[in-house]
Amino acid sequence: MSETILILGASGQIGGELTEKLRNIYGSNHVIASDIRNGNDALMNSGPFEIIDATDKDGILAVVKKYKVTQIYLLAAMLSATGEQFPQKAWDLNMSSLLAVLDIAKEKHVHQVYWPSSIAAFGPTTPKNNTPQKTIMEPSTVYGISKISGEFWCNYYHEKFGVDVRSLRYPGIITWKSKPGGGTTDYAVDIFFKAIKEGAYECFLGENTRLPMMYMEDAVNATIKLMQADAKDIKVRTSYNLSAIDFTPKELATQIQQFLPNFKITYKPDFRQQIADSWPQTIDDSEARKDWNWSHKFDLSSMANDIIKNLQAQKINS
Ligand code: AKB
Repeated sequence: MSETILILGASGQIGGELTEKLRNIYGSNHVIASDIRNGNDALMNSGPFEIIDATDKDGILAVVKKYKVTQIYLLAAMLSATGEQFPQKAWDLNMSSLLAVLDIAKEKHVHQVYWPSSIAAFGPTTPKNNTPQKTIMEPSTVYGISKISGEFWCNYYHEKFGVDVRSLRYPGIITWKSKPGGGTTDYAVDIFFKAIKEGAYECFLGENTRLPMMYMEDAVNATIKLMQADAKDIKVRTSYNLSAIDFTPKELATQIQQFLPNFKITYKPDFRQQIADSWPQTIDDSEARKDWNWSHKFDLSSMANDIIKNLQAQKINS
């Protein structure tokens, strides 16, 4: 079936790269990027773009009708660290946008929805290692509360109204194409920019803080693979655990030193340490691997190599 896709939150970290990949697959005119603000030139110039407030159901619906949209990917969200600074705003944005999109699907304006959950849906009482798909989930951040609530809204709309909504619990996502935006795992992106530019980085998490992570290319591929899977293979309608790699800031710094031997790291943990400490260290994603054949491509070394190579080329060309 040919699809026309609307991306809400396309100017964000994941939204931008997801839009690029979807435009390659479905054709530029079939992927409508949108955000509350303009995106970078690559996003704005590679296909249709609309300004949309993701909490405004009527605004979303008008664009859905204008382009005859068949699928919505909802990427607009306030992440964990910013969410702790603006709890009410985080809740309002994260929940109203999801409910607006689920309602649009319930009313049959679109036939499929993607919405990301996160490892933030877990909490301090969750088993930390090889965290199972089904386990104790008592999140301690507003972002995490919005994610666990959202997961159950997705499941509810699927069970009650037959909405084909699909979701992944993203780990920290790492890319060199854009700067991080308000998350606790952002250090793992920031560190590469600083390593290339300044040769040194002060990390806001302690050296031994292990977290689940993933390279952007794997995250984008997982998202599209999940959306393209046969509906009968989707057994989890809350959100699938998803995993690739895990490391501590110290291990990441050691990896970067393989390519940049003079790189120096120092540690000054701030309020984000407590958030990181409440999350799992490693994730069991065997259900995603079994149900729709997910597998990741990048390990820590191939990811670091790819990022450093690209950032160095960008520096030479700028
Ligand atoms: C964050 O750190 O808030 C996000 C996430 C793990 O969902 N990157």
